Amino acid sequence: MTRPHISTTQSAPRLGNQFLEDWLLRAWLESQLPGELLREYHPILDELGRQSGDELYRMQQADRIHEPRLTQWDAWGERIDTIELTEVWQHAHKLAAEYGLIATGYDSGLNEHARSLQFALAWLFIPSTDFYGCPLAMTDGATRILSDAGNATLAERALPHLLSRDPEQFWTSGQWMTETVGGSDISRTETVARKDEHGQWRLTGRKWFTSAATSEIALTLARPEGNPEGSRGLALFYIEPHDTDGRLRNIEILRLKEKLGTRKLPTAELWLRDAPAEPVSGLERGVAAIAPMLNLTRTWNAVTACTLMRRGLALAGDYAQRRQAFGHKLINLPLHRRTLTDLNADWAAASAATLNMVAELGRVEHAHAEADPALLRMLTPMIKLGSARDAISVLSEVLECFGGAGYIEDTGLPQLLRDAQVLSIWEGTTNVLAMDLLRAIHQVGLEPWLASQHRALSEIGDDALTQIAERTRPLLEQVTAQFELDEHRRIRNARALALNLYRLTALIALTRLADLAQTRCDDPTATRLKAVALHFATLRMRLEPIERHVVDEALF
Ligand code: MFK
Repeated sequence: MTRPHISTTQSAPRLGNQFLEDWLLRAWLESQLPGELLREYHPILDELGRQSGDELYRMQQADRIHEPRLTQWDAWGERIDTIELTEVWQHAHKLAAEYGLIATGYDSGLNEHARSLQFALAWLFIPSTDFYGCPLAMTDGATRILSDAGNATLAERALPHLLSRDPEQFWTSGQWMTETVGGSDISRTETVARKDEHGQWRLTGRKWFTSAATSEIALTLARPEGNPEGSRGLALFYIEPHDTDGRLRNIEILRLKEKLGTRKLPTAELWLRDAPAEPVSGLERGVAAIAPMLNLTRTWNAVTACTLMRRGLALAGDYAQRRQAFGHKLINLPLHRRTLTDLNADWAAASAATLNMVAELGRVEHAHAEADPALLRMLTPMIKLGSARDAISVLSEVLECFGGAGYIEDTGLPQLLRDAQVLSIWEGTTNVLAMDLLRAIHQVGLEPWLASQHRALSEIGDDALTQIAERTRPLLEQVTAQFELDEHRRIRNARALALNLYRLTALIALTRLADLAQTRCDDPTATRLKAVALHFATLRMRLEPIERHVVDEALF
């Protein structure tokens, strides 16, 4: 039988060096870091960027169909509950340690730049390592908490491992919070803590979603017996799930979750049956105690959103240079080109805002003279929720840029959208974070945010970019006025209010970065950033409307 003649096959999209090609990340680093520090880290970022676009990406594609596997029983009937990880995950653990994905953030010699460098590394690492960024995010949170909690025993025990650059010594941490009663409303946690006859605390309860269940330690919430209901009655506990032989200590893994995306991530349902644990910092106010971890995982979430968008756009951009349609390469079709420009503008604005938040985190942690903890408290939920929504919409469009190929599993593309969908759910849904932002504004007012935005606008010097600044100032007033609502209406409109703050923050961050690039970056980068800032201003300089009339009664 003869096969029909096929004239051409389509070449797959390829990735180049993910650091050298990322004009926005490079421009931002040039705008932030002293030249000497950037020169020191340039070869490291260059090498990780090369791996990210080359062997790591290839390994990720080759490993595409593999998922973690839970074995609950051995051949002779013993309960063993072991999870076998994918090849990419095993390699990612080694790379994360060697590149100091956690250690860099706590390197005191880097001062306020520690977070900028840590997240620049994470920027390159995350999209090629199948969500290994998730355990790293939680590890970062645990490191922060154990560094600050004043519990010397736990700090001495865990921090050398969490901060290790030796893969054999490096530990990651889980964050076991979600229970069947609530992923958002943690105050209803049912896990109980009681002391045994030897004075050892033991936890009993079911943890319904535990990400990265293979981590060497976990932080979790439980209610010490006799404590009151609500989040004040919860305490934060430290757990080492395994004994020295690798056996789980009074914990059963009931199953791995069947998820829409992040399928390389071994998310498990656990039974804790008198599992030994140590209180981290007292026996109450557990939600407040774990909040530093939430804020850090939300930061990682925003970085992940930007890096997934960047990955999708890098692939779509390369594909547009290869794919012919209607007699032209896609990149030369005006409408396709415009679509890619729109998507790049959304990515660039989200990224500028996210990276500024990272820099602010570094300043706050190092008590820099210009640091503002109140500003950071607002930026974290705002940028987490906005960047997650951007990632979902941008990656949906990215798939469309590939036509049918974007819908076919073995291109590796659909995974981008499935993975992105988690970003607006875990670590607080859009609505939960909008409420958290209101809570932060209630505590500190809008003033820290307004002051920082006005300051950034006043520093813009380039003529064309100054015009964006002029047009943005009235919007700052309008969005402030939008908050003059009674409490009920403020809550009903919390999502629109949060998205408005986010859009303006992103617009101003991108415009300011473009302005800095005019003097600090090479010509193509400066030109590109200015064009993208002007485009984003055209595209997104408007506010979400606030509800005028309540129509619910007609609906529900
Ligand atoms: C690649 C990306 C990596 C992502 C890794 C993800 C892996 C992990 C997957 C998961 O575990 S997903 C589950 C994540 N769960 C959440 O994110 C919980 C979402 N729900 C909330 O965030 C709620 O707002 C919250 C549970 C915090 C509400 O709790 P409460 O106790 O009902 O609220 P309340 O009374 O306002 O807060 C209690 C205390 O915590 C207060 O302090 P005080 O006791 O001093 O008054 C709050 O100020 C404080 N607090 C709450 N949120 C805070 C915070 N403090 C600082 N920052 C915050 N964000």
